[in-house]
Amino acid sequence: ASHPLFRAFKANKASFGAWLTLPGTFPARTLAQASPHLDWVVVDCEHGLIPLVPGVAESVSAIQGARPGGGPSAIVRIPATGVTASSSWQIKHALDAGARGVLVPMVSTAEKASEVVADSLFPPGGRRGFGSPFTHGIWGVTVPEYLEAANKHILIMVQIETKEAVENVRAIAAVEGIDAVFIGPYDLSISLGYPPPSPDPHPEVEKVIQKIREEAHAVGTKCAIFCTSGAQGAIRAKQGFDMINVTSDTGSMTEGIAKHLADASGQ
Ligand code: 3PY
Repeated sequence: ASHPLFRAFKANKASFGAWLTLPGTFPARTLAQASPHLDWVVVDCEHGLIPLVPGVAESVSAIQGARPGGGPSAIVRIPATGVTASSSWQIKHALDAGARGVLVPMVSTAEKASEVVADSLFPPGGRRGFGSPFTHGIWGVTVPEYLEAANKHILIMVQIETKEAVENVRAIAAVEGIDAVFIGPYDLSISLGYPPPSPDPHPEVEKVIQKIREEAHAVGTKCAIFCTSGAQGAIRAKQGFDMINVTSDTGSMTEGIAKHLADASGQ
């Protein structure tokens, strides 16, 4: 039940991911097969066009089955922001689809982070219910094996992207069960009153980004960040970030098409 993301965590190595925003199995598979160096994919049901119901199950299966022996780890970003009454069923649905991890946007207090953990773990650690006839099969294990492996190997990750979350970051990162905090530089910049990154964040936001990483690491929690290029990602890896998103399906499509046409036309 191990998967690329947790293997990277165990080896204490930076892992690299990409963002999926387009619905359907073909974008998911194409992205997941693009490089053996892709450790994880975020299936974005928040700002992406992938519906949680019924679309996420097919995206998750396509990503994790994309390579012989298993593709990248699929992490689902749920649509509900800030932990609402909807977060609970959305986390359940994302994990029942076979996801290896869940990403919850705009979590700004330790109490809310604890709610995320409770929804993501089976008892005794949490309150997740079991019932899907598909999930264990997607992981290729039996039901009892799934119940044990899920509590050990599901990545529980929350986004730090508000002023309030920055104030509470150490307490959020220290919540038992939170494996990683994820920095969303766009929302973080806006919340702090700065323009969004273009492509680098404002220097004042950059200071906050480094502080979030330090606070997470101080309590033994991993720190993830969203980047829009491999070059930016390499810098983040050197700085000590643990999980680095380097591109998205639509971003790579746009950049790739523009580059090839510029090369061909000489303009
Ligand atoms: C942000 O930068 O706000 C994100 O959530 C990344 O998509």
